[in-house]
Amino acid sequence: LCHGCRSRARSLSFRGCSWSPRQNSRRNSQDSIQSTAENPRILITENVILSDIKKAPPEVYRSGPFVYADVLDYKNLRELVVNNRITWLVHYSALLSVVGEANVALARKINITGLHNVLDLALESCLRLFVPSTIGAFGPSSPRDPAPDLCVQRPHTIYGVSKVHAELMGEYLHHKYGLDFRCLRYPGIISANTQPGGGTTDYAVQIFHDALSTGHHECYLRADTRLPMMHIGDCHRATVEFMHAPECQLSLRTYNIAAMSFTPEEVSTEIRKHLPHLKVTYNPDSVRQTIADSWPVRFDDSNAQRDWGWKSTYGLEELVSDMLSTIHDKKT
Ligand code: AKB
Repeated sequence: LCHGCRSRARSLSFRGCSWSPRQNSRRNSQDSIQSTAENPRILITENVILSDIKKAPPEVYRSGPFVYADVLDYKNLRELVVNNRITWLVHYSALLSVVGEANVALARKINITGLHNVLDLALESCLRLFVPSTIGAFGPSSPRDPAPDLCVQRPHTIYGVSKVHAELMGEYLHHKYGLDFRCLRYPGIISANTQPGGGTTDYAVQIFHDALSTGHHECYLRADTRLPMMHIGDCHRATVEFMHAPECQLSLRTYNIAAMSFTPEEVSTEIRKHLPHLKVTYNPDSVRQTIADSWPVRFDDSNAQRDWGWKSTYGLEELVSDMLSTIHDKKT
């Protein structure tokens, strides 16, 4: 189906102001994949069009093209793909686990109807399509320590159900029509540049902001709740490397990726090595605790390591020092 459509790469990222090419702000008018001396795999900024339905911060507009795109508006999406000769599509739009439970109808619309629009468009326009999945695609009956790529998946959240649906739809269209669908199951992603956005793993971002402002964090999970986590740098790199991987190397279309697993108590202890006065109190919230207790505590990512060479670079120590210094530098 898609032969001959991949010689040039221009990618469109829906609600995904997160591609690493922004680190390289040099403008380039060519529309082929470009490389830099420092990182041969980084796409030149000009070739990545970021999008959202909301205005982005000024630095996003400065870093390259940014457009309005609504995943529920098929015509709008098609126009963007046609007018910009898009070849890769990175689809991040989704309501996360906690907000999804608070608004199931909206989660169904964005996470499922939005996905169908994107799948149809990718098929119609021969796009390489990336859709992230999550630890939330597993449920209480899944093996939790570690969770393998292929096992029982019966999530108890609409977010998880929509992500299992995305994995299965993408794989079905790959097998039936040759769609170049690629999906990574992300752990909780930790970034100093993005505010927590309605997820169960949000405490692991908020705790750094609280540590540097008030010195007190009230955690909505129990102290011993272990979840898989990843620094945003590793998440970006995994996504770019996976998108570049030759199809013949992929034995799966949906892979777990892992970096570290920690509890609130463990991350607090690591932060206290830098900020000894951090106080953490625990006030578990039943919705978020129940969700966290149904998710894997560790991911088995051996298939990603074997097939396309995945390897994380940030452990807990590196994550904590990077988060504290980045948030500190942004404040001053
Ligand atoms: C959430 O907590 O809902 C997300 C996720 C793990 O997918 N961060």
